[in-house]
Amino acid sequence: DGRYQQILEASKRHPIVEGHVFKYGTAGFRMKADLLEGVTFRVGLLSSIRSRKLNSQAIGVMITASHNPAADNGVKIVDPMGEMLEQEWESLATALVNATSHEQLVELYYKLAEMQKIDLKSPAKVIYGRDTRPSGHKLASALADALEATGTELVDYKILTTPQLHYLVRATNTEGLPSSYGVVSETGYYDKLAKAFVKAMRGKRISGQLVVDCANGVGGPKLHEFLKHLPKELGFDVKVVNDDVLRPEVLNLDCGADFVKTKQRAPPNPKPQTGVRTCSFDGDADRLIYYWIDPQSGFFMLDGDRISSLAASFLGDLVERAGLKDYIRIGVVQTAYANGASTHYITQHLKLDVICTPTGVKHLHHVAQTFDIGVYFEANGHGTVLFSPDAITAFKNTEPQSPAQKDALDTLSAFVALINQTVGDALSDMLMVEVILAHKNWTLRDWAMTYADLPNRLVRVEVGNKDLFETTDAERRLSKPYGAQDEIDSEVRKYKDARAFARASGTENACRVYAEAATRSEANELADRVARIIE
Ligand code: 16G
Ligand code: ZN
Repeated sequence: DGRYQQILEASKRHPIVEGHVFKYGTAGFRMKADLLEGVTFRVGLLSSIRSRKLNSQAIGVMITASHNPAADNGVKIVDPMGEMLEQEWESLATALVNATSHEQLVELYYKLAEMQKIDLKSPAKVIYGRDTRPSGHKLASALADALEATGTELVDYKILTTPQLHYLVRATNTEGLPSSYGVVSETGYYDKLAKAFVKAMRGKRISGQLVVDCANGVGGPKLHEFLKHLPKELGFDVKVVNDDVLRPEVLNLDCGADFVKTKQRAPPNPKPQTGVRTCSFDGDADRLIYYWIDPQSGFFMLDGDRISSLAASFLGDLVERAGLKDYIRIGVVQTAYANGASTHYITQHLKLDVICTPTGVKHLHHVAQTFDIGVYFEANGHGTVLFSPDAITAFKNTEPQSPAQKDALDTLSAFVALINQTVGDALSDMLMVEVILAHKNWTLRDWAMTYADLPNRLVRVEVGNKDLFETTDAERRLSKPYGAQDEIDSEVRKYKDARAFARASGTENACRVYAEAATRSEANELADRVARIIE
């Protein structure tokens, strides 16, 4: 029919670069931007099928390469409630993107629709956004071409943070329902967070200035925008730095959450000031890391594990004060990268369940959904808190017996709105941390004193073929190559309080080795020894 020709012609305008094998990985498709035009077009085809498969609900597409260099870009699909694309569809995306000719692509498009029993005449809707990368515009056009060719309604939100797009997808699909996630606009997002922030503060004051490093990415302009929505009386003193989005080459360059986490130091610019509460977003504002320079001990970082234990401890107390301790199950979800000291603190001190999953937000998110309050963070600062419908109802409908109980219930309800429950959100997570610190009247040093991290080291190891490495037990043990795990075990046994694991990266052709031990030099040594085993 006419559509067939239309899709075929559109595809010819966005050819795929030959000689590459593309794979939908943990972060969707991510690579040098000049390889992505055809990929993005094809992602458009798949997202239209996905929308039709799910009763015409809106599907999201985000164009970003997060903390990667400016020359990279990426594209990923967001499911109707704002979650990552269902895993089974990742392979469909991979298949479509790797079609070898335009004709084969269109055939496959129709074949997928048939396999999924989809009526291609039914309505479809896709909404999309992109970060500040210069290549984003061209990729968005390729996407729009695919959507038009397939008769899909589209909304181009232009420049957004990744979590804003996730918010908009969920808000679009719940509009007018009792489960409405918020007003379907960027302003709606800011309003929701600002209101919830004021409500959660409950008149408490935030002491001192907060410096926010935005990695010279999309978080900069969006944070400026958000701050306009806060009442002046709140007195929230925020200084936004590394917010230059006009020079693309400085994106993620020597700044941002990934820099701070991997280099374990403050960005050199602007010159770090002693004792100032500082945090960093990554390039698409879905990761958050706090730190400060201590006058005595120097740089100190509060990463995803710290944010997770802070949130779990605060929410645990609130639930108790709200009289809901026996009804609300709180759990914390981590990956193998979580510092052993944080796991120990959460299980032994906070007495909460901890579950370990493989790396990648979708795994953590999925497990967090099994709790009434599921706190999940990767050590790299990506994470959020999920509340079950039962929990939300309990916060709203429990009849308080005292002002203190009412206060706790209201604060919990404010947290439900404050925390972006679709995906990790640096802005929303930062507001959550600020609220908790204000309530506890804590400085970053007080927060850091809750437990001492075990010294640890992460190394990247070049390997011929990373696919030879297979893991089990949430990536904590190697099942292949045979014998490798036994060798790792025998190294680990030589050290006190030690733990180490190796896994294939999901985003590059390399392996990663993580080791922790009682002292810094032992952690370094153990990491090197394990690296040598898998080299
Ligand atoms: C992706 C993941 C991130 C994970 C990282 C690990 C999402 C949205 N992002 O960036 O959560 O920490 O991959 O990378 O899931 P690696 O497999 O190369 O170590
Ligand atoms: Zn990111």
